[in-house]
Amino acid sequence: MTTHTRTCTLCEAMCGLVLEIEADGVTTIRGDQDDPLSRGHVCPKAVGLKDLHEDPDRLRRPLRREGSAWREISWDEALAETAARLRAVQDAHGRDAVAIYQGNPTVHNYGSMLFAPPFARALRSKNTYSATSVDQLPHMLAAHLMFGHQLMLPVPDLDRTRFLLVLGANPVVSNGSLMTAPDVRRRLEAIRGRGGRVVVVDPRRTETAAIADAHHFVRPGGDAYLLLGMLHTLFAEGRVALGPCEGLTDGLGDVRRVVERFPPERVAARTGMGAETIRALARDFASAGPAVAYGRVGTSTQEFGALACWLVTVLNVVTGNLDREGGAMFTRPAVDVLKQTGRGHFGRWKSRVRGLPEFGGELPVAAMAEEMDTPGEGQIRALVTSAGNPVLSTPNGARLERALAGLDFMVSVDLYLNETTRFAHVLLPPTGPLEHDHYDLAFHALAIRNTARYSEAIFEPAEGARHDWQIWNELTWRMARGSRVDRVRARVRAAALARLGPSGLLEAGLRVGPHGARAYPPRLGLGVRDLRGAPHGIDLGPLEPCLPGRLFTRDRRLALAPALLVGDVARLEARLEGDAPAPGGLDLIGRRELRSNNSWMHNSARLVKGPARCTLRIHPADAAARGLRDGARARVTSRVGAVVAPVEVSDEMMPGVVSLPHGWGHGRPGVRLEIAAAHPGVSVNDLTDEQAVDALSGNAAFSGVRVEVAAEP
Ligand SMILES: Nc1nc2c(c(=O)[nH]1)N[C@H]1C(S)=C(S)[C@@H](COP(=O)(O)OP(=O)(O)OC[C@H]3O[C@@H](n4cnc5c(=O)[nH]c(N)nc54)[C@H](O)[C@@H]3O)O[C@H]1N2
Ligand SMILES: Nc1nc2c(c(=O)[nH]1)N[C@H]1C(S)=C(S)[C@@H](COP(=O)(O)OP(=O)(O)OC[C@H]3O[C@@H](n4cnc5c(=O)[nH]c(N)nc54)[C@H](O)[C@@H]3O)O[C@H]1N2
Ligand code: SF4
Ligand SMILES: [Mo]
Repeated sequence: MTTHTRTCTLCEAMCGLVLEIEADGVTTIRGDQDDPLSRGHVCPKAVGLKDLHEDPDRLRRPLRREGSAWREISWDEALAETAARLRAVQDAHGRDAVAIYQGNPTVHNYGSMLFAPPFARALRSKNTYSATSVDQLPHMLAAHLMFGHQLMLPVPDLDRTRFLLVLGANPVVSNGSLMTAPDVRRRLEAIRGRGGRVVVVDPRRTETAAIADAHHFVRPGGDAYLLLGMLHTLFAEGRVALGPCEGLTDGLGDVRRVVERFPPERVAARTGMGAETIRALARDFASAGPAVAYGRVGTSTQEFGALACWLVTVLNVVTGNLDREGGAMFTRPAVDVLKQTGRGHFGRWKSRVRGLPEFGGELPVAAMAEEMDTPGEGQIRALVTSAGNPVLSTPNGARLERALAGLDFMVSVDLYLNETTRFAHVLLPPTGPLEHDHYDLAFHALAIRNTARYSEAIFEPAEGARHDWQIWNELTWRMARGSRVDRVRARVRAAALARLGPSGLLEAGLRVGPHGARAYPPRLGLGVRDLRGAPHGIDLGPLEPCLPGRLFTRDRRLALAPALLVGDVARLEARLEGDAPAPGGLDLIGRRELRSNNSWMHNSARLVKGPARCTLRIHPADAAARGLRDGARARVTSRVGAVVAPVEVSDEMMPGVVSLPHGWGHGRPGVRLEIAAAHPGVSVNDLTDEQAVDALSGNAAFSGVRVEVAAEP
């Protein structure tokens, strides 16, 4: 038996794990007590890594689809065919005819993070998509406009705050997002333990709300209104004090002029919260000592996502809580991804059919299906997907599904034959997580404490198997165009990169990072060797104030009132009147579950066992009005489709709001996920509307889809 350490890559919490291995199998997985960040915490999903490693359904050899059958082919054949067919589509129909979608697990795989971008750049297609635009795009847009860098995302200083205001997040279940904080539950309890408060604003009384001091129902999509009402109170009552941001912030007057138009009385009905409740919340927040407002998926995936994300940060700034201990702070990761990546750009081009804006070179994925099924110059005819399942993850998945069936060519880099990858012509399965090394480039940059942890591979990959990064690297050179010399050059470059591998690039990133090499006084600094020598991780200390030095804006000032965002307030104001729910209609929101992970990990028997998770939760009054009881079947209908799901009657729901989790719907034909198919559920994204986006950012607006619910005989 051997013992190994490893960071869990299933969610953003980066828990340290200790695995015991015998012969060829994992025997136990437990929390690593010596990890400076996770301190022994794990959730039930961690053991899923064992199931994933051993899963007979996990693909191990490249496959080619021949009719409805799949045939194993060699790597060389698979990669050559992929490159040739992608090139042929681009030659015949132009660069934009090949699209790429990169899904969420990409960010948990540093090989993909380092090697997929050169491939995507080599495609030079405007049709570049990712999970960003069904997730955190509005947070990134706000950061880009306010701080000058799309990844300069403020993180709640959870361990020192005295007041945490949570909007549209359920970290007790999701384990934190854009806030890497293993064992969130204990950290929230600690806030209360030191006399602080936790307040949750959510249309559902969540697991996080259950351990908070207070919970307020908000109508889906009401956060921007609520925040405007709170800010109005602070300005009206003279409670604005910028603290650390005093003297480095522009636009305070513009913010004042905007919020003056939104007294709490004006926004109360739209938020579902009383005017006095809004005032009291603003006062409590401003007088709490170090306080932090934290908004997550519920605030970004809505009609006014960018405004809501912006206003969360404005609230932190004007109460003196940005860049303050116990407030919203910035990380200083050992690999400074901010200096290694672009600051971002917005709206340089628009999508062909609907004119949605690009952000950081990507178009909103809500536009992907229409770019495939709308004929004309620039139509998508081939698709590359990686680590994703957009049929289940993006709005109106059924339309996407129909569009995928009509593509000339599709290739998927994925571990499974899932609801999306079953449409591929070629499937390229990479090694599993325990078969390659790992370093969290993204999540160390979003953690509530600066740490660094590197994981070695635990298992040797099977003979001939490819890592994600090797697949990208090989495809990149095989796609190279131009003269013979150009192509040879591309191949030489790929060979050099292959020798470095992800850990070589990591080494370079560490050397130029804040703990890296220095000339004066001379120091070699932190390198991969040090990380290898510290398998439980290295503590680099708490978050520290860093403004204005850290700002990426040209003038090194914080832009509190970017014109683009201020300009969007008119749209929000216009919607204030005439946004009453249709009679009989309900607002649909999502839900995450501890044992589920977006559209996957449903093929682990122990993670799916127990009561069905894909249920429609509905308030008792709304259920009674429709003759629905617990366990009954309900038909849920939206503009784009209908599903039938079992009902769970629960007063944790806000009246008028129903909830259904995403990532289910494994009953589709042709999927090779035996256990998941036995617990299929339905896909909420057969109801969500690809036309419902935050019109400013193009991000999907999942929150508040108008639906009808009726008993299904
Ligand atoms: N209605 C609604 N829809 C949502 C959401 C919501 O709240 N409501 N949430 C959205 C959010 S926040 C996100 S991030 C998206 C996520 O949606 P997607 O981007 O589709 O990501 P996943 O569902 O996590 O993708 C899972 C796939 O990645 C593969 N995979 C896992 N690890 C690896 C790896 O290392 N390499 C490769 N090549 N493949 C791998 C798995 O085999 C699986 O097939 O869903 C979004 N969709
Ligand atoms: N167990 C588990 N953990 C996960 C994931 C998973 O699928 N399962 N997914 C991972 C991913 S990709 C991400 S992005 C993170 C997301 O992390 P979180 O943002 O914490 O995820 P959710 O649990 O979806 O929380 C969103 C909350 O917003 C609420 N909400 C919906 N609409 C509104 C609204 O209009 N206003 C307000 N104020 N609230 C609203 C919902 O009721 C829900 O409680 O979780 C990550 N962690
Ligand atoms: S909380 Fe996230 S990182 Fe920690 S064990 Fe669970 S899935 Fe893994
Ligand atoms: Mo996400």
